[in-house]
Amino acid sequence: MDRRRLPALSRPTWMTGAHHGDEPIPLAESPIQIAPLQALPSHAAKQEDGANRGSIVVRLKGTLVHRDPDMWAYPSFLSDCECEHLIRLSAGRFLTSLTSLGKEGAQQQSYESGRSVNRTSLSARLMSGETRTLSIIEEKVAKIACVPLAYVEQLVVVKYEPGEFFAMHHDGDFRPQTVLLYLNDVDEGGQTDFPDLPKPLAIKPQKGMALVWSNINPDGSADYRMMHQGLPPTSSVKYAVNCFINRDPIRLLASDEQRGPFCPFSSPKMQ
Ligand SMILES: O=C(O)CCC(=O)C(=O)O
Repeated sequence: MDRRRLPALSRPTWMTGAHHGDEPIPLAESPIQIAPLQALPSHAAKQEDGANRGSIVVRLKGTLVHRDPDMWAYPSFLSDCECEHLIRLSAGRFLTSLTSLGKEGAQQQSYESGRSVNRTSLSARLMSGETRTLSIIEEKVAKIACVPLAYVEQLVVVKYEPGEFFAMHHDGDFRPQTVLLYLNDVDEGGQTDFPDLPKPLAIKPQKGMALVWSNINPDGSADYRMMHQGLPPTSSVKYAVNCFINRDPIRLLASDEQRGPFCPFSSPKMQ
């Protein structure tokens, strides 16, 4: 899938902050074939004839919101029904969000982790393929990240009550990409803030939108321009979903126990 080829779109309303560049923002339309027909809800897609018979093709429109490093947004990535499904699925399963205290072991897939003053949100980790709808969402995540499904870590729903936040951090060089999904609109605050980008950018949560970015440089080292923070919503709850793309096919390698608790990497800049 080549996200770069398609024509320009005016600046989207959910982009705030100091991204005042004047370049046109390209619009990409990405046909993605995601699953056998019977696995998909009818609202999610349309059936195609010919070579695609029996499969579903979903057309997603993406927008390049930052160039070098590239960050893409897909405003209609999830349907309302999928957003509500994920919120329902996570209900009653939230635990205090943890942050990494350091990497453990050669695989760098398990971590010593703990509560931190840098993070006051709650997290609910979903089991891979736990429901049919979740399977479809995981497949769509793999498609927009351009990786096989095996590289998609278990999805984690994060919930912020008003005033809760996740301070500046990096998602880790072992996670070449992050796909962040927003499950609801937020009245005020709650942006995902990228202050270290060449053109600093804060993304306002928008129900159903996916943000996609790379966490690494071409040599595989961490790209610290992608440091970001979840700002506190001021008056309403915010729900989002972390979909981390691991550098290893973790979905095949590890059992749920081996994967350990949800735990993003704390960068050296995070005190
Ligand atoms: O909530 C957000 O906007 C950002 C979440 C995040 O960065 C994370 O959970 O790693």
